[in-house]
Amino acid sequence: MTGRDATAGNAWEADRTPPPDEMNLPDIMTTFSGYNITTGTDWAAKRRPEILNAFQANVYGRVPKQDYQVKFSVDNIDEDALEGKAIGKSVTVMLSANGKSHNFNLYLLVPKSDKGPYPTFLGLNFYGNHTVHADSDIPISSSWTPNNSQFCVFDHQADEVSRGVRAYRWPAERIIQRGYALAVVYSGDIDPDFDDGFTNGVHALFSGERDNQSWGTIGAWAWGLSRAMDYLMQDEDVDRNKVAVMGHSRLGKAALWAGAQDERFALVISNDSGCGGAAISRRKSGERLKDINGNFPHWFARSFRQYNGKEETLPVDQHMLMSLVAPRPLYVASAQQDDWADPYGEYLSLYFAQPAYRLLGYRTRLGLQHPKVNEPVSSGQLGYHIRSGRHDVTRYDWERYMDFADLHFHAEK
Ligand code: GTR
Repeated sequence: MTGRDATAGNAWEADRTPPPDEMNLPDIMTTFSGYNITTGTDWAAKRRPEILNAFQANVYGRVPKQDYQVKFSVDNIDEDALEGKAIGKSVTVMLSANGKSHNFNLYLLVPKSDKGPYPTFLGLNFYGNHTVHADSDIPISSSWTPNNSQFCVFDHQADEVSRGVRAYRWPAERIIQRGYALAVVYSGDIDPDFDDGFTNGVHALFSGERDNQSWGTIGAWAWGLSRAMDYLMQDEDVDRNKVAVMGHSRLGKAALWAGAQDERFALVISNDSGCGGAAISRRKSGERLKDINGNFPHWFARSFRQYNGKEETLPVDQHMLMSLVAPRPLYVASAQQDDWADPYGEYLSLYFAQPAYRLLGYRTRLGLQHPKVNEPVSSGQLGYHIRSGRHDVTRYDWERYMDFADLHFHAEK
């Protein structure tokens, strides 16, 4: 039986994308100069650094190599957050470089019990920390916010009306109940999501000419996640060895890139991250490089555009981004109605990252077949589900992330 027959009815039959064995994916275990990687030492010394470098050069861009400082100020502690179930901390992360400064707010909710320090989920949001929960202690950002008539955000400034409007995406009470802390940061506080010529957000801290490999907004968000992690590392309520970075869609791309670069993140979660995130570019299914680079010219390095319509010439593909997370636990989630994010392509990047996990001593046994809808799979360090419904973050997604984190963090339920 051929590969196709064996998997009849699978995604590549329906959408006529190349079958996995014909995608010509770059081999994770062969260096760009043709050397075969067979040991964990060679992986760490040779292959991982060159894959990281190739993603900087060709996809997300490089963070300027300039000195910067990070300081923190805990501005407010709410001892009775979430109706007394949690402690809420409002923290300003203060960044400075080249005589300039930029701040962002991190809001941290920790269970109110004596069982800390707690494993923690860290995630960026789209409209401000105050949208994550109706709690009135969460500050409203004065940063540029996307207009949204449903949330009554006009003139790019959020106000009280949008407090709690995205609470369904962040089940804070349940996260606390399951023994986790939750840290949120507004993505626009790190870098506003529009093509501003890289003069605002954290880009503005750094001086010098930009080139084809300069960082874009996803690179800035990922860098900001690491600065948020700098804070979490020294908060005594946070278990610094159990911080999971999580993100949805464009912020899922940023979570993956942050988790790939910064090995302090102990677990990485991609929710519907799609093109430039978990999905394999060579599948050419759903959103293509020409779409994403055309619609969001500020997200990636300029060099990424040379692969528009020429996905097969990319020196990397997204399974290699996943391999950078190895051997840490990695969870990818898709949604059934989210063809734009190419659910099967998101799964395949996990599948094709397995050699890295295996080389580093972890057994994983994910098969080529796309798991069934609403039937999560987890094998060794890797987890995946495709749930019914649309491009979104739901309670179902969060329950699976916490199940997976329970497995790896042994948290109390
Ligand atoms: C879309 C974009 C996707 C995804 C999504 C989102 O418009 O094409 O890559 O990032 O936005 O962030 O919701």
